[in-house]
Amino acid sequence: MNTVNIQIALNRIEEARKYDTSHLNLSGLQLTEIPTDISDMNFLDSIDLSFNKFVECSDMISKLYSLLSLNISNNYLQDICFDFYKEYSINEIDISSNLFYRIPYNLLQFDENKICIYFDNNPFLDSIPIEISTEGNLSYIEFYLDSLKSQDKTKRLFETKLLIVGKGSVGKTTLVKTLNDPEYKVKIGEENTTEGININRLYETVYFPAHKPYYSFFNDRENLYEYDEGLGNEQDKESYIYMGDISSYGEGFSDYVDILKEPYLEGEIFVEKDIKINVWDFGGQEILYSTHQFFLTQRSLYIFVWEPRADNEEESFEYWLSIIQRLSKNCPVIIVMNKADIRIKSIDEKNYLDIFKNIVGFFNISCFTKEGIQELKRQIRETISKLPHLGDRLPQTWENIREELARKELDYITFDDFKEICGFNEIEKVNHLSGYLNDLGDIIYFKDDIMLNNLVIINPHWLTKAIYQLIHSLQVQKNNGLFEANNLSKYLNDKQYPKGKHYELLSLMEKFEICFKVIGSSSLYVIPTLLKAQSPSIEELDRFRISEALRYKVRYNFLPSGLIERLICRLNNHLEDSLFWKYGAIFNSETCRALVELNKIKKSINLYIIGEMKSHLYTIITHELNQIHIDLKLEKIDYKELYACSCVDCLESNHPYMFEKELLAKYIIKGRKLIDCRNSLEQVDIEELMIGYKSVKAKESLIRDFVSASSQLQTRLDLLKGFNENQINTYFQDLMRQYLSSKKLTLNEQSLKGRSESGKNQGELDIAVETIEGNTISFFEGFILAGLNTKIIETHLNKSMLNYDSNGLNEKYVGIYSRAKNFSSLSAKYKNYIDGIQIENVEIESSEDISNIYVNGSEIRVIRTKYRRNKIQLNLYHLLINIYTGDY
Ligand SMILES: Nc1nc2c(ncn2[C@@H]2O[C@H](COP(=O)(O)OP(=O)(O)OP(=O)(O)O)[C@@H](O)[C@H]2O)c(=O)[nH]1
Ligand SMILES: [Mg+2]
Repeated sequence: MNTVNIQIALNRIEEARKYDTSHLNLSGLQLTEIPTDISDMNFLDSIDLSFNKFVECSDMISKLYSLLSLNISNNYLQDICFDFYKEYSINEIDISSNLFYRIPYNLLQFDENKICIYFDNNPFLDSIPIEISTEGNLSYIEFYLDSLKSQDKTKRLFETKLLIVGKGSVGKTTLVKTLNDPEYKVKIGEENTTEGININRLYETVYFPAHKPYYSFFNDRENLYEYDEGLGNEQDKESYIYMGDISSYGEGFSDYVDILKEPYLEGEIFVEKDIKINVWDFGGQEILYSTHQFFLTQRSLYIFVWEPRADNEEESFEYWLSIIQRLSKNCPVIIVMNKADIRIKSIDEKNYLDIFKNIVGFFNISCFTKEGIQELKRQIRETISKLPHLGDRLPQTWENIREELARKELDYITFDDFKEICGFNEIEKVNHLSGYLNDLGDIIYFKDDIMLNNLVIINPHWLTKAIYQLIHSLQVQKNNGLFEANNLSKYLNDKQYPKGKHYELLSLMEKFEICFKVIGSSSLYVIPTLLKAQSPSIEELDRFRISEALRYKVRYNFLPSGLIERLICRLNNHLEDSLFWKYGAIFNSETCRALVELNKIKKSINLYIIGEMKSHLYTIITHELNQIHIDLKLEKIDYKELYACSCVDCLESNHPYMFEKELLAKYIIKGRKLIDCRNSLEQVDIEELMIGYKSVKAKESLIRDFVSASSQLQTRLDLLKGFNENQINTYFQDLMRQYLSSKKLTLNEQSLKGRSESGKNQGELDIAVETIEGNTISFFEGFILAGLNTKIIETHLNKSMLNYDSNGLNEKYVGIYSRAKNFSSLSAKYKNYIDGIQIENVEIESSEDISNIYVNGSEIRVIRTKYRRNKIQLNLYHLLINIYTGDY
């Protein structure tokens, strides 16, 4: 040990004792042990022992019960000692970059919610799939390791996903067939276009270096090969010589550290593996581009196919390479020019390589003549041999579950079936596993969505084909994307897509932001991709291009598909009437209106807002747009945000100068208050300019959430048919909960029993909306109405306005589940009735039908009653929801 460093350490310890300091820094001193006893230094809050050469964690540390933080990262530790039976105050331990080859079990004694354990870069993580280790959750890792241990066998995952993308008709499907069968005879013109995504399986023999994670001396003593450069190319079978039975090799290795490194195997020795390649062949139709975000996964290999006859090569390259780079987080991509038998075109490879560092090669091939196929195959094998996730260890049970799922040859199963296949009783474990299989692409499952948590899709093609068939239906296209849920069987094959599965399919499509339900319609859906390209009326748009409008622009470096379509889906509860088209939409709030337009040529989105309190709607729209950017993995460099100049000239102009947000931010950081307008050359006050764009967290009304949940309720009329009031209320509550969770609000059933006897039936549900701190901010109660039963109405209004009012809640809701034959007549009568209603101690000001602001169809009505109680103005919203199905 370095004596100078030991002295430094001793000095620091002495100093800490002298001054009772709370922190002791012994980092980076190359210590192999702590040079003096520190076990009595209980005044220390934190100790930094990182970057030393400790092989063992000193006992002294485990005696420092009041220590809060310990950094012992970057040493050679294999274990850490904390006494199981003692109480520790510690809340942060960093053991990253050590040699823990096992999970440090005595750290699991600490409550994970109260302690932060950093454990990156330790050998026990080497073989843990990245999906699990990045969760940063030791108990998930423990579950995984436990599952590994409880089996006598584990399985290494030598499997990967190969995604083949590119425009329509470039030969993707033909390429898959050719890769599968080198003799495949291409019959030009006979391949059908791919409906959605086809998944095929391909096997290739690949050689991996014989070390972790591909090979472990202890577990896999088999199939080792020596590479001989003189015999041929890398990854060609002929170049590898079998080493014979090596199970008798190297028994003498006992030191773990050496074995972890396995230096004797480095570089020359390889292990041969048959790789299962799941080939995802995408239909190249542009109409499907907006689904890419869900299927262009990470941890995969990509082949981008193009053909020289296809026009506009640059645009196609830019789109595909950009979208792959973003969504896959830089997975390797091979660029393949197909149909070299017809035409060859040279491209500036270097230019693309400079921009897209994930390109691993360019190939000119012909599936027809088979030219270039062998070279392409070799490249595929080579790329696979370098993919980071191959060789992950999987518990045999998990692998069995995967096989069992595959054996089923079903499109989907219920959650209960899935649970049974898993064989765990603990729901948490089933959820861990479903998450992992979802990441692997084995299943599609949304555990947190009540509409979907009973559907585990095991054949993704089942879903994509349904999307494809719907989007490609001529009828739906003729209707500009409008279709009735009831008519789904017209577009989908009955056998594969039975009626009972329709609402789940629609929910999935809504989740994928491919379609949305028109709020307040019984079953009308819209697919924005199929909307008319033409905007509704120029005059309408001109109303927004005025000087008072708040203007905002996003300019993209490359334009991902489906931006506006997805924005329309996300904000469908803010759409104004039917004012939306393929490239734009008008959204509203109670006080203002916004026009959002896509300019494809200029690769930009423009936003104009007119009316009062513009920043509220501005915040809502930009928030959703931002979420889409996040989903598409766009980074700050991919787009620019721009704000309109506020100088006199620009204020009066329809074309104000637009400042980049980044530039304004730079000015602000430098303390500069003014900036020159590039149009008028006038100086503009930056702060003033930015006022309109300040995000506001306006005290948000819950009305839109209630309306959306009501609309969702109507998608399950079949289910509601047999429900009584309580059951409908419980279901409504489940739907509502999903809308509220993003706002950090919860729902609670309340029993008002004892406070009021008025009309409260046994078990009747009243729902309170609460903040996480437990403050009630609103109430909802729902009741069935089959005709104008004034007694029921009065009872409920009384309750809502009086009983709940003790807290002076600003907004309350009543849901009227209408089972009346004639909904519009009942709504009119209802409105009439409440116009004249009188309630004791309450001064009713007005009841206004405000459906036009919140609803686009005729099956939901929204009425707002403004009233005063104890002089305070309050609101009661009546939501009339048509749930009539004809047979009661
Ligand atoms: N001349 C020639 N034609 C080819 C070659 N490869 C494929 N084709 C033809 O090109 C057409 C389109 O091939 P597909 O494999 O269906 O193309 P795709 O990319 O899968 O098309 P989508 O599924 O619609 O996206 C078919 O008629 C093929 O026979 C080739 O190497 N040379
Ligand atoms: Mg195809």
